[in-house]
Amino acid sequence: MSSLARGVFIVIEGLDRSGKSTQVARLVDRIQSATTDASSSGSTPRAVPLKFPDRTTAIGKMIDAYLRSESDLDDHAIHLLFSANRWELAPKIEALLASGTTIVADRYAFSGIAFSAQKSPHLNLTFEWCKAPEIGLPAPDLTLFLDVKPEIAMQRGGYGEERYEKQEVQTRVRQVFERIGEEIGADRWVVIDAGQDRDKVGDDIWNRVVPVLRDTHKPVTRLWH
Ligand code: 2DT
Ligand code: MG
Repeated sequence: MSSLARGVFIVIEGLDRSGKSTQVARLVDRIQSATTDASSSGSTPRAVPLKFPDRTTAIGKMIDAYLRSESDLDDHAIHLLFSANRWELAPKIEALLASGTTIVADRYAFSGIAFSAQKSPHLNLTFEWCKAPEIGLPAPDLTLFLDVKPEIAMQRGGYGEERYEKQEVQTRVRQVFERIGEEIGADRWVVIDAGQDRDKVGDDIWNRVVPVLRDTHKPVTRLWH
């Protein structure tokens, strides 16, 4: 075995209010405690959270303004900005994984496709068009889709003020996610019942993550390659 196993790339996807942020934080903590033993090197973090969109970059600031409806952008243009926001972070993702750090991302390319393609009934944003700029990004080893009915998600304190936080949008987004899950396949896309209480959701996630954490000998692949 090489001296340094690579980190694992895990993504948590789901509708708004499906519990992603809570579960990302819990999973990072859990991986961190599970890997903090005699063999790990002092204070080096073994797991870090990432969040997409990353609203802190120049591109991320444009995305943030769009989501808050402080700006309007053509649907194709905003789609490409979301994708560019992943590409600008791709070298960091690769470097973290190579250094042995596991990544737990709150949303990724799949949200990019789902939220844009749900607009397609009246636009030219086809599924294939939305997928194209995501091809070649570092591929997650495992995506956990936190599945919750939009009407249940909405009851959880209601949606906020941002774009897309509407029940009919979320219903269409969920349908696109389902198609993405079929394309990715059951070995890398797992649906978690996010209607359960958060401890049970956390345990279901952990049970799926543990075997993946041990499987660090295959190289990182690229989306749809
Ligand atoms: P948060 O509420 O998680 O900050 O997401 N979105 C997200 C897209 O339309 N395309 C993308 O590529 C990504 C990552 C989902 C903000 C909103 O942005 C949507 C909800
Ligand atoms: Mg939101």
